[in-house]
Amino acid sequence: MKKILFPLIIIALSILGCNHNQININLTDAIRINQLGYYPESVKKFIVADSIASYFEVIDSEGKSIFKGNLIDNGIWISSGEGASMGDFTKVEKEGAYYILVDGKYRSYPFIINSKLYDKALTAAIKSYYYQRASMPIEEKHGGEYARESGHPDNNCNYHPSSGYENGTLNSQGGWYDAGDYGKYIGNASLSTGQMLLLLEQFPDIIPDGSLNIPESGNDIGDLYDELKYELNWILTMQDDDGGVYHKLTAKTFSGFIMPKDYDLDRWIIGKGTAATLNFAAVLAQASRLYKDFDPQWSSVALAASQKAWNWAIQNNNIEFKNPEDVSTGEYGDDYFADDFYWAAAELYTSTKHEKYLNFLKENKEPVKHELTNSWKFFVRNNAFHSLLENIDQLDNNFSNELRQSQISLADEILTELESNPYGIALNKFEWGSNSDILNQAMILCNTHRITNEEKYLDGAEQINDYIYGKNATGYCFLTGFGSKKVMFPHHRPSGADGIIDPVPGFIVGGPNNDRQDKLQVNYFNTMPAKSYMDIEESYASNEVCINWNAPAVYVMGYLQQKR
Ligand code: G3I
Ligand code: 9MR
Repeated sequence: MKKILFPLIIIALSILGCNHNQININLTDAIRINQLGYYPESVKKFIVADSIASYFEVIDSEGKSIFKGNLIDNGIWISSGEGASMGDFTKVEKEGAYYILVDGKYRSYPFIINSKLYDKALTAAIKSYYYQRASMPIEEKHGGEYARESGHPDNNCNYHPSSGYENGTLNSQGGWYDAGDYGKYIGNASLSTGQMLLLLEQFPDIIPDGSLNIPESGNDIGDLYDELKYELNWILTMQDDDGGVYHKLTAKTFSGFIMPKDYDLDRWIIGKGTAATLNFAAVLAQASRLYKDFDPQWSSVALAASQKAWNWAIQNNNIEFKNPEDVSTGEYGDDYFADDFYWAAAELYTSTKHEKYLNFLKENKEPVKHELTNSWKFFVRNNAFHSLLENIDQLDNNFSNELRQSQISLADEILTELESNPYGIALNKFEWGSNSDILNQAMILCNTHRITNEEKYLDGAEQINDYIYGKNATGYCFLTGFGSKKVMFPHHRPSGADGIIDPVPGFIVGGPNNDRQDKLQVNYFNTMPAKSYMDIEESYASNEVCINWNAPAVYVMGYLQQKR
């Protein structure tokens, strides 16, 4: 393929206040760099797309060129259709503000090298869950300009016949909205909460009390525990008396782009099935051990609910959820339950040490693998592996060795893929929520680093993470409110309806999606897989936000913050 010199829009002309002011220096988004920056010890790589440039410099805040390197031709990336040249300035370790200058003429977005690199982004990514809270207002003292009135009281939700009841209502207040829509879905809620609980299991003090400025700040309990509890308490409301768990709480259709207070659709308790029940069992067992020390009563309620759910699922082990005919909100359909059983058994065993769960795990082995896409469906098995690895002392030698070895092989596969990819990621398939696939791979590498302490896994996780914040084929930083090439129009109802120019901060958007299920409404400028992304509100297939896309971002940033 013919290489073109910087075909992308040249964004601005000259740079003020630098030594290069005699020369015309152009800012270009063809330099794909982590726009947040790098830790001093990180591998620091970036990509220049479609360029015949040969060298680069790192320019400091005084305009001085402090490092010079060659660009390496990584060939054409089949997923983006562009040439990719790579620059590496890992050797630059001094904290400061910088930009990259390519061939003396083209500059990148600014970035920093700093030991507190992700502190703000991590806080914002967690705070996004607070902004997603249903059934309560966001007060100005916590939400600033994003203050809003309460919506979705959800204290009087109708039972849909698919729930097993013909009439009556359920009080199912609270919890987070799933995404850009106002639905609440048990499977996705459990997966996301579970991923963040893992971070707390590994680093209990990571988000101290007061650090998020949420209503519970000041109660002497770390703020992430409080934020997750808001969701866990909603999850608890979704259990039927017999132990089974309803699949979701939504209206029958999606609402328009309105604020929560303006919502006027009836809310329904919909479906009851094996996957929801097992995901409920898993996350509540996990939470029961993590809240035990400071909330023993709640912890035993959670554990009892979890065991009751497990028992129901053993009796009802193949009840698939499908949207009833009159319901068109998110399906989160799941007809494969082995991974859900495994995650529930893993958490129940870890929390109770009851032999029966251990036997279940031994008799129902799950492959240690990472199925791409639909993380809400398949990634739950990795939640199980990560929790078991974290509590490996509870396993016998055979079990623990096998688990460790499989985890390491999986991580090595990811690293091998990463090494052959021009952008240094391990993904070559871009579907709905591809950004979470990327982040989930980084999460696997972090957990492998945790058990091996081998630097290569941490380096790999970081390079994959760089993709999310700008080292990708679109040049966007995919976290709202952050970076230089910002996402401005996520498919997120409050962001679209609140009249504020900037979207609510701290959300990871879905990212490039080669299936483009919204193509009737959205005119994609570029349809290469890794470029099938549009920052417009209509693009629900590439630009929605979702709790299970933020959760691995929270985990990975948290892990890196603790290890760098
Ligand atoms: O995996 C297949 C692939 O093999 C096939 O080639 C392709 C063809 O279209 O489809 C792929 O499956 C898609 C799957 O996502 C994985 O990419 C499905 O078509 C697509 O419908 C499915 O989209 C799901 C979407 O809901 C629609 O149901 C997303 O995974 C899921 O993350 C998303 O979740 C929504 C909730 O329903 C509602 N709340 C917001 C949330 C985020 O958008
Ligand atoms: O807005 C909806 C979004 O929140 C959902 O995640 C998505 C999942 O299918 O669907 C969106 O709604 C779209 C619907 O599915 C198809 N018609 C256009 C709707 C968005 O404008």
